[in-house]
Amino acid sequence: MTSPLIGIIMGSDSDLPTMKAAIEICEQFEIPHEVAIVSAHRTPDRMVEYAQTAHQRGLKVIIAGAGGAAHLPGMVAALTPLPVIGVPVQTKTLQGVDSLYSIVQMPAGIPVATVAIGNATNAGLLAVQILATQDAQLLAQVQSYRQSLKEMVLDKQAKLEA
Ligand code: RP5
Repeated sequence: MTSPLIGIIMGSDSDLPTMKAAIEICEQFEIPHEVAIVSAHRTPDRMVEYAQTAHQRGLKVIIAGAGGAAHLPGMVAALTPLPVIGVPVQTKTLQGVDSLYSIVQMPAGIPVATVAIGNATNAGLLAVQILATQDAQLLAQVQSYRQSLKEMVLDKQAKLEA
């Protein structure tokens, strides 16, 4: 089996419905990936182990989703040299603004590429595009995906005009 290139982690199984979109992008582009629940607060040792060994295990990018006091993406970014993409998960009480602020406000030196609240699709695409910088075939797949978006819009326009 090919070893995973993208690690998709989340603070709780309650984040899975949001994070599924990133998994689907990996599947669509046929990128070997792994999915794990790693909580910064409930399993801090597991988070340290996961982040510190990620690059040695062959991962190239980590996507980390969390909600509320969403410390997972930032802490993982502090523990790995790999690029980390953060997904703020929507919450009931503060609609995910809490998650967004927790993830996006990183101190200079330890970046987390933060996507919009709940937008795990873009996290998956960003991870694929990072891999595509070193993979011409994957880059062509990204271009073809963009073309399909363009066609979708033009198709809607044509239907409006019909
Ligand atoms: C965070 O707390 C998780 O990322 C999740 O979004 C949130 C709530 O977790 P559960 O109480 O649903 O397990 O750590």
